[in-house]
Amino acid sequence: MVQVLPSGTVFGGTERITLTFNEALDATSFDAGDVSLIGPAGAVGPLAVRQVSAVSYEIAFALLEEPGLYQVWVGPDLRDVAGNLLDQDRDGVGGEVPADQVTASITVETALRLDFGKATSPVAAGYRQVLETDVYAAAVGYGWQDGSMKSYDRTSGGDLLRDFHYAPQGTFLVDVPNRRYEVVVTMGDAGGLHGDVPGGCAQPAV
Ligand SMILES: [Ca+2]
Ligand SMILES: [Ca+2]
Ligand SMILES: [Ca+2]
Repeated sequence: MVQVLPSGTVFGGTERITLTFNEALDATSFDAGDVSLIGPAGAVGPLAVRQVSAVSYEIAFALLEEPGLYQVWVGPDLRDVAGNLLDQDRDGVGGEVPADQVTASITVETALRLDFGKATSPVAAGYRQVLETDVYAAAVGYGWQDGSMKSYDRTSGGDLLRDFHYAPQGTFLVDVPNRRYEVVVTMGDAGGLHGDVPGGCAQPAV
């Protein structure tokens, strides 16, 4: 089996797809000719395949930033160090098309809308729910740096702003390609007004 990253939805786009195999490959059997990628505007050619470790390879593309669905196919003409062809469906016969190809889908979105809330509070339409326990993971692409946040639901004030996370200090991480972004952060607590909520502590580092 092969792990493909990123997968699912990515924000802002990506320049690389990483494949991690369950065994070492013959590196000479894997190059850009083994990769097909179809994006919303048609086929996209890979620039290069780079070996990262014995089992891990990175496929580089020009930045995939056009929003929409990208589908990638890899193989099946890849071999392990013993010379066996890739057998993704594990039927004992390697190199079958399409059964032994590695496939993955990536959806690129240009806007990431997050509703920080509690597991029991409603998620605003068009937003993704973030829980206080959502610690950053590469497979997700965003999350709190650690699990020290708390959450609260004021139960009124609209699905987006009734619920929020709080802590003396917190860092929220988002993977994005290098470029300019507009970051809009809504801070404060309508149900517990303070004289000085330090809104200036939001420091997007992009
Ligand atoms: Ca097979
Ligand atoms: Ca919220
Ligand atoms: Ca909410």
